[in-house]
Order: sequence, then C-alpha cells, then structure tokens
Amino acid sequence: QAKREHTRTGMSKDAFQRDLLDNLFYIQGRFREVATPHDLYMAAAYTTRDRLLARWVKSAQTFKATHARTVCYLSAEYLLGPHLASNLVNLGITETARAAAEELGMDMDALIEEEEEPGLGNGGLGRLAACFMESLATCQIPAIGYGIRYEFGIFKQAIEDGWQVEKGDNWLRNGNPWEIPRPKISFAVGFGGHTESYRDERSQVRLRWQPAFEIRGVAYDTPILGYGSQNVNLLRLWKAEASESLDLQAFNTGDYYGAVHAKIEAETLSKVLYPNDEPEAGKELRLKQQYFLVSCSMQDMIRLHLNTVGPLEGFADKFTVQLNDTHPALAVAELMRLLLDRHAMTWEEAWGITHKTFCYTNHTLLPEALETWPVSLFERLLPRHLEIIYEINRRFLDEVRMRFLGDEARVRRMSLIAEGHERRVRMAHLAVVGSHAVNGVAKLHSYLVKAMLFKDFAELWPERFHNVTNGVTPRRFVVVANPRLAKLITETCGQDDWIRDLEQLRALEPHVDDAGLQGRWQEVKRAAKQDLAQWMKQATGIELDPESMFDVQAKRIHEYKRQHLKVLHIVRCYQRIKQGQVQGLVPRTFIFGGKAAPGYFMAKLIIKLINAVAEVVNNDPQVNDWIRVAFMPDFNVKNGQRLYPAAELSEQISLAGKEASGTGNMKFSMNGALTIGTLDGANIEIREAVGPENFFLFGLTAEEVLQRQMTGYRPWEYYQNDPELKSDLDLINSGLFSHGDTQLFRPLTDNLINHDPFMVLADYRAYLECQEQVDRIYRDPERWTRMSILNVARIGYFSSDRAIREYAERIWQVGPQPVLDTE
Ligand code: 26Y
Repeated sequence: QAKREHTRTGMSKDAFQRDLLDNLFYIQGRFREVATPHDLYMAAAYTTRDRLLARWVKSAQTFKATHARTVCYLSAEYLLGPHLASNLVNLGITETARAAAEELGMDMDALIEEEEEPGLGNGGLGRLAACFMESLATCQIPAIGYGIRYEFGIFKQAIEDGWQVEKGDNWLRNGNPWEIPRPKISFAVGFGGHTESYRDERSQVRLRWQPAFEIRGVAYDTPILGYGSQNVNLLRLWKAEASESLDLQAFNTGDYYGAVHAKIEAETLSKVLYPNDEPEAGKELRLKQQYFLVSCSMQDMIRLHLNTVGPLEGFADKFTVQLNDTHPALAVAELMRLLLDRHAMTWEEAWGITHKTFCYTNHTLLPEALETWPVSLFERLLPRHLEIIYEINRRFLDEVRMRFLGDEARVRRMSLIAEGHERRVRMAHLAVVGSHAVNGVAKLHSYLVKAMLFKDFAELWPERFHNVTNGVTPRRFVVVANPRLAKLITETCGQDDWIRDLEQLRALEPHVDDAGLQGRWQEVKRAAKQDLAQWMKQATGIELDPESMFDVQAKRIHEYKRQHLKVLHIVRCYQRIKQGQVQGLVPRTFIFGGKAAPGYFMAKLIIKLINAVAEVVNNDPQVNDWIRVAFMPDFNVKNGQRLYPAAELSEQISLAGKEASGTGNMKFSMNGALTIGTLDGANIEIREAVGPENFFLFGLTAEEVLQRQMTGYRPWEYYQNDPELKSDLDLINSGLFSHGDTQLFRPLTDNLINHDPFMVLADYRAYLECQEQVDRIYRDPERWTRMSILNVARIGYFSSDRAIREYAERIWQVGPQPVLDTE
C-alpha cells in the first residue's frame, strides 16, 4: 500500500483535501457548514501555500550551499494579480485541487474568484516585474524581488455618470494568506539631518550622516513559484513602521499623543502607491518612498552577503541588481554610502563594486516622464546622498572632459545635475553612470534610447547599451486565463511542453489548414466571448453580442496611446450606419478598459467620451444591431484575464516612437487576437514574428513622425481637408453625445484640431482604411481563423522566459540553479 502522504506537502487529492479542512478549521476557525466563500478561499490559499513553503526551504538551502549568484530585481511596483490559480498551475495540481474541492462540495472557480488581487503597480512596468519574477523562478534563476508593501494599491475604478471615480484599494482588509511577515528582518532608514566629518581609529578623516529621524522597514515575504520546477524565489516587500527608539523616547517623556502620532506618521511612508505613471512635481513623500525601498533592500543584501560569503569585496559577484526604471536609482548612491561610511571602503573600491552591481532598464522616452528631483529637496532629505552624487558627477564629468576636450555643451547635457532656475538631480543620468548595462524594452525603443535619449552616453560608452525585448508569462496569460485554448493547443501539439518552452507553439503551424482545428479554435473563442458577455452584463448592465467581432483596447488611458483615435473610428461607424452606408460593415463590439491617473484631466475626459458615445450607440436600435460600445470598469490583472481570451482584434495604436514596448499586445496575440497597430514598440517585432500578412498595419513611422514635427505639423489642415474627420469631430461637439452640452468635449477636440501632440488626425485616414481591411477579412472566418492560429503559433518569442534568459546571459551573467526534488 502506498505511503500516506504528508498533509501539508502531499500532492495527492487526499492530502490536499485533508489540508484544506485542517486549514479551514485551524486557521480560519470554521467548519464546512458555516464557512463563507471567503473562508474557503483562505483555506485553499493556505493549503496551496503549504506546498510552496516546502519548496521554498529547499530552494533557500540549495542557494546557500551552492553560493549561487543572485539576481535582485528592484522595483517600486509589482502588479502581481491573484495568486491562487497561478500557483496551482505552477504546482501542477489544478485538477487535483479542483477534484478535492468538488468532493467537499466546493467550487474551485468560485474560490479563485474570491481573491482580491494585490494591485501594487500602475500598469506595464509593474506587470512586467511580476512576469519577470515568475519567469526567473521558472528558469531556475535564484532571485529576490524587492519592493514596497503598499497598504493601498492602485485605486479601484468605478464609472459614475460616465466619469471615472477612484475608490481606495484596501486589499489587506481580509488578510493576505500569501505573505509571511519577518519582523526580525528590519532596517532603520534615516532622513534629514546633516553630515559631519570625524577621525576613524586610523586617524583617517571620514564622513558620516546624522539623520534627523529614522523609520523602520519590515520585510514581508511572498514565495514565487516557477512552472514545473522546484525553484521558489522570494518577493520581499517593505512595510514602514516607527522605529522603536523613537517611540521609547516619546513615551518616556510622557508625550503619549506625540508618540502615537509619530508612529502613524512613519507608517504613511508605505501607505499608498502613487497612481501616476508620470512624475509629479515636488512630491516629497514619493522620494521618501524611493529611498525607503532602496535603503532597506541594499542593507538587506549586505546583511545576506555578510551572513553567507563574508567580506564585501565580492559583493558584485554574489549579487546583480536590476533597476526597474529610475524609481530605485538612488540605490547607486545608497550602496556607495554603505560601503564608504559603514564599511570604510575607499571611493575607488566602493565605486568598482557599485558599478559592477547595477544594471538599469529604461521604460520610456517621453521627456515628461523622466524623473528629476530638486537639489533643494535632496539637501533637506538626503544630504549625504547629495554629496555622494556630487562626487560621482565630478569624477564622471572629468572623464567626459578628457574624452571630449572643450565640449562644455556636452558636459552640461550629460551632468547628473540639470542647471536652471532650479537645480535638479537627473535620476536617469545617475542610473546610466552607476550601471554597467543599460537596456530598452523593445528593438525600436532601445535604438531610440541610444540614438536620442542617451546619445551622449552611448558615444562615451557604446558597449553599455543593450536591448531586451519584453515578454509575458504564458502561464498566467494563457493557461490560467484561457484554459480552453491551453487544452486545445496541448491536444493539437500532442504535449504540453509549450507551457515552459513557448517556441514549441510552432507545432500548431502544420495544422493551420485543418478544418477540425479551425472549428475548435472558433469554438474556444466563442466560449470566451460568451463568458465575457456574461461578466459584462452583471458588471455594467451592457449586453454584448457574441456574434459580433470583439474589438478591444485595454491599457492605461494616455493621449499617446490614442484611445481617442479609436473613438473617432466608432463615431465614423455610427455616422455610416445612420446614413445607411452599411455595405461592408461587420457588426462589432468595441470594448475599452483602463485607468486614468486621477490628476490627468484629458485622460479622464477620454473615459467620459467613450461612455458618452457608448450611451448613445447602445440605446439607438438603428445602430446597436451593428455596433456596441462597452467600457470595462477597473481594468486590472484579474479583469485582463477575462478580456484577453475573448478579444478578436487587439488595438495597439500608439503614435510611433512613443510606446516603449507594450506588453498587452503580446497577451492579446497569445490568445489568438489579431493586431491592428502602428510600427511602435514591440508591435514591430510581433509583426515580423507572426508575418506581415497576419497583422493589420497602419500609420506614420517613428521617422516620419520626427520629420513631421520638424517641418511643422498642422492638424487643422487635416480637419479642414477631410470632410469625414471634420464631421466626426463636429458631431462630438454638437452635444449629441453629451445631452446637448456643446462645451464638454471642447478641451479634447480643440486640442486635437490645434495642437494634436500625438498626431491623431494625421493617422485618422490610414486607420479607417485599415479597419475596412479588418472588416473584409473578418467576413471570411476561415481566413481569419487561419491568421489567428498563425499568430499563436509564432508568438513564442514573446514569453518572459525568453526575455529572462537574455537578461541572464547578456546582462546578469547568471545561470540556472536547479533545486532538486529530494525528501
Ligand atoms: C515616476 C513615476 C510616477 C512612474 C511610475 C510608473 C513613472 C512611470 C511608471 C510606469 C511606466 C510604465 O508602465 N511604462 C511601460 O513599461 C512597459 C514595460 O516595459 C512598457 O511595455 C510600456 O511601453 C511602458 O509604457
């Protein structure tokens, strides 16, 4: 008889079931009859976590014994999405767990639905960090993700009267079963005060920082499991707390209120994620958050190094640190400070280590999105770091002067300090100077990083610049989100190896003309559309017609992403239908999803416009047989997982040169949507991969955009010369969509006609023509399905596993460190 498996770690249905009931009783304090759906979810989560923990211990032991080189990913954001379903998939026990739950009369899908996601990020950059953590574990690379445990993640978006309304995201309210608090892993983080010189034991003059106050960062760990491997990595998020010294003092002096107040004050540091993806002027708390993240993380790495390897000379061999944009760029100055002031290294020693340690990924070319901080703020908050930055700059500019004698204009451009009426620290320059590798996130983007954004730096250090095109994890975005498609792929390919080696999707290609596969492919899409329609009905009351084409644009709302171009297309369809010109038109459902930064007026107005057009279109019986419009509220990872499987057309229509990469484009394509897109970001590479004949291309190229801008772009000429464009904009201003209000959308239309910084009007005509091509092909379902299958078959390159392997080889010089499955 087989040995009875351990309750906490066994992978059989029986063990899972026992553990589920144990956890329901001993952790939730409930029994089956009175348990709420949330109790059951918690029990399932703990049962799943139990199975992760065993592997986690093994991983930690293995990495310690082998002195494995470790990747530290530093990111202010992690947009993780719900854990339960994805962990079950990665453990390989989805079916076991489902059966175990079912026997107890529970519905696993309902439990999975219960989970509230940790929304600790704004959009693409935060989600990329989450995909990378999953792929690092899958690729068996030892890694720690460092971040901030925001008490409130990205706001929840409600739509009221067509407007976005933000609601607080109290995601920890019902407890977080995935994290383990580590109160003993905690560090003091200083702020303010002054620096002073003193003589050390050897009579050397040294500097030290006397902060005015300190805050503690406490570690909260979440295990991150890879697919089909035993490797578990660590996501370590820091929570801010008052330091004990502070409250002891205050309590002792009898200032009870003051002491409690100081505690609350300290905790505000990790209270809330900034919901912007562009820097806001002078947000002191945001700089404090950045330093808090960086200081805790660097101190933790030094602690780990001293505990395992010993003296810090070899620090850069033990750790490689990836900066996810400039948000953690202060880490360069912080590591210098720790090595110089705490560990008594010379500047040369410390700089040698620092420079070898860091790598930096840039995610944007938009000048308004590049972070700079006033020198005055630095002086007040981080005086020692400012001194260090000045010294880095002094030495760096000497090097520039040596190379480019007499070129003071270049020196000014490259300086870490921007001179002007207010002097500012350029975080991107700090990141480039402090790192040995800098990369962009798609081919075009990396090219533009070298040719424009960091041109001077690329001339000085050409070998420092790389490209690593982004990727996404097929586990979450295909296996979890679209199980029907996963099953069909596995059956067609004859195996499920594609889940960890996505290039194997190519095995679909020989079957592309198989009528049987095509039929099942269409059924899978149809079922996903029905699921979405059902969800949308209960969430918004809008009825979607699964017979129509599902045309989706889901991403943060931004003018450069051009959701308003999509709206102009809808308005054109509306007018054509009203005028009876329906020949060639295909019934479509236009679906939008995305949040606007709370202070971004134009983005919020675009949301209002979408909903205003939706109201008219959906309520006009003459029109709503042809087109409908739906805005999915609160687009997040969980809702994205409902959207990607149901989409047939993926809208990737940013102005060329503005979208660094995009990653939604990959998620849609992986789920069989065809893309209509510009030559921007990773669209270019997706088009090359799936074949130009399987991609709907339109619009100006990045080069043409630059030319237009130089020769003077005059949007009003398009408005005046294209009667349809004029009539679409005029209709928006007529008040038809705004209950007679002719002023509501003026800021938007006026801006388009007079400035149009993202050249919506220049691309309007090409976009409409391309959409007609989409209609033509959609009317031939066999052809469309063929193209859809080919998209999936050829999308393997865009797995985040591939991206991680490229980082590992070219940037980090790390290899896999398999954890063995031993007792
Ligand atoms: C400065 C701070 C307020 C800030 C916070 C978040 C600035 C930027 C961001 C987020 C940026 C972001 O999400 N960028 C996106 O990164 C993706 C992953 O590389 C790209 O695919 C996408 O094109 C880019 O816009």
